[in-house]
Amino acid sequence: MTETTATLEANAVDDAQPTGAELAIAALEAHGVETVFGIPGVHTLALYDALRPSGIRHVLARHEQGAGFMADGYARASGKPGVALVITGPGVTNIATPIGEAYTDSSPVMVLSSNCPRPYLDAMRGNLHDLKDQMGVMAAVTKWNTRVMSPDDVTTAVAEGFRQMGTGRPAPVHIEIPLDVLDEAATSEDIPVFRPERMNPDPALLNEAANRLASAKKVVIYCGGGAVHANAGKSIVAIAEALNAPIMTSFMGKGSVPEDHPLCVGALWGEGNQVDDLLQSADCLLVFGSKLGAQATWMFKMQFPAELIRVDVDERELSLNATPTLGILGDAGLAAEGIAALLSGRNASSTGFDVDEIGEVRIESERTSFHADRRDYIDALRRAIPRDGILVTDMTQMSYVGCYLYQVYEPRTYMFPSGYGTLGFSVPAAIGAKIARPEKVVIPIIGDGGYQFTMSELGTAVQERICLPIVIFNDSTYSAVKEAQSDSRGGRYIGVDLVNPDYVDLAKAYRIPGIRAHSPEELETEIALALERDCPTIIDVPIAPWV
Ligand SMILES: Cc1ncc(C[n+]2csc(CCOP(=O)(O)OP(=O)(O)O)c2C)c(N)n1
Ligand SMILES: [Mg+2]
Repeated sequence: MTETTATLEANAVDDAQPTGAELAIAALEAHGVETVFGIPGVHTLALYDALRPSGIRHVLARHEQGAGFMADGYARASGKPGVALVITGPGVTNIATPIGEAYTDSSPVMVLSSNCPRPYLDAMRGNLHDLKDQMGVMAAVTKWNTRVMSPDDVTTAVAEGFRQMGTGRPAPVHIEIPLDVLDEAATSEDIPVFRPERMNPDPALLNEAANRLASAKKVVIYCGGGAVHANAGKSIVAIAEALNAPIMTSFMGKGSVPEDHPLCVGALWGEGNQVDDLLQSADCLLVFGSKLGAQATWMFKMQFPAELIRVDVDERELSLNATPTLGILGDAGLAAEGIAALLSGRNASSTGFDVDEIGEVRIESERTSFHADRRDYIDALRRAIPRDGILVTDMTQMSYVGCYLYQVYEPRTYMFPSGYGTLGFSVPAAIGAKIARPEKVVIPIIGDGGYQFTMSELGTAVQERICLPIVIFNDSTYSAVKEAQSDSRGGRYIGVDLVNPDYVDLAKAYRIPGIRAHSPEELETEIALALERDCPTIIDVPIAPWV
C-alpha cells in the first residue's frame, strides 16, 4: 500500500482524544472525499455529528437504495470512489441492492454503516435495527467487508477500504462500526492515507503482444469497462490505426473510444451479424478490460480467433470465460500505451481490414439491431446531449435500443446498470453524476415502470436544485417482460400492465416543471428548455406499445 499519514485537526471539537466517528470522517476527508450520500438515524448520530463541522457535503437521499445509486453514479462520472452512510439493519439491507449493481459493474463505492453496540452484535436480543447477519448481507455484494471493533482501528479500515477500491478491479466495500465504537475515544490520531497507483504490466509481455499483433493478418480489438476505467482510448485508437483493426466494445466499454471513429463498430456485435463476420474473419482478438461475460457474448456464443490476447487488471477476470493465448495483467491504459509505442511507425496501409468495409459494417449492423425502428428517440437524445454530456440509462426498452445505437464519444459519459440489471438505477445515479460533474449536462432516461422503483429521489434532486431533465418513456407497461412473454410464452401475459400516476401532475406536487413530449422533435426541444432551469424537469414521453 502506498501510504502517507495525516493527523486529525479540523474535526476534534476540543483537546480530548477523537472518537471512532470523528476519525472515520477525518479519514474520509484525508482520502479526498468531498461528498457523501445517506440517511441518518439514531445509530449514526455520532457520524453525522462529526460530519457537520467537516468540509464534506452531505446529500440527503430519500431511501438508502437511492443513496447507493447516487454514490455509484458519482463514482462512474468522476472516477473517484462514491461514499454512502447508512444505519444498521434496514439501512444496510436497503443499500444492498445498489451495491450489488456496483459490484457487477466494477464501480468503487464505500458504504459506512453502524451496528448495535459490541456486546449485542448478531445476538438478536431485541435491539433496535437488529439484523441477524449484517456482515453476511454485505459480504454478498462487496469485494471487501469489515467490522471495526476498536476506535483505534477505524482509520486503518478506511485506508484499507480505499486500497481495495483502488487496487485491481474497482468494486464496492463496506465498513461496519458498532454504535459504541463510534462514540468511544481512540488512543491514536494517526490517519493512514492510501494513494492509488496504476498497475504496471510486464514489459516483456507487451513486447510479445506487439510481435504477435504485428504478425497477425487481421486483428480485431474489443474494449470492456476496464478500458473506460483506465482511460485507455487514445492508445487503443493508436493501436487500431497501426493495424487497421476494427474496435468493438461491450455496453460497459462504450465511450472508451469515440464511437464516430472510422474504425469503431461500437457495441453492435450480435451472433451472425456483420460485426460478427468481421470477428470471424480475424486471426487475432485483442481484449482490454472485459470479462467476456455471458450477456456480452450472448451466453458464450461469441467465437474467438486462434490468437486471443487479453489485458486485465484483475487476475481472475484475465482468464475468465475464455483462456487467452497471451494474458497481460495490468492497467489497460498503461498496457495500451506500451503496445501502441511498440507498434508506432508501422505502415498499416497494406495490413488489416479495409476501412471502407468497416464503415459499411457499422451502417448495416445498425439497421438490423434491436428495435432499430425506434431509433428516432435515440437520435433526438444524441442531438440534445453535448458530446461530453452524460446519458444515464435504466432497464427500459429504449435503453436497450440506445445500448446499440446511441453513440458515445468520451469515457464516463454513458451509464447502464449492466450486470445486476436493477430497475430504478438511472435517476439517482444521474443525481450522483451531476453532483460529481455539475458543469456537465446529465440526463437520465427511464421507463414508466422503472421510474416507480426510486421515484422518491426526485425529492433529493429538487432539494439540491439540480438541473436534471428526467425523460420517462411511458407505455404503461413492463414492456421488456411483456415482449419476453410474447416471444417465448406464446403471448400469455401476466403481471405486465401498469396503472401509473400522471407524471406531469407528479412534477406539480414537487413544484417543478412537468411536460409531455409527443415526438422526438418535441423531446429535443423540451430537453433544451429543461437545461436552462436550476431544478429537475419531468419530461413524460408517451410511446406506442412495443408488443
Ligand atoms: C429490481 C428489478 N425488478 C424486476 C426487474 C425485471 N424487469 C426487467 S425490465 C422490467 C420492465 C420495466 O418496465 P419499464 O421501466 O416501464 O420499461 P419498459 O420495459 O416498459 O420499456 C422488469 C419488471 C428488474 N430488472 N429489476
Ligand atoms: Mg414501460
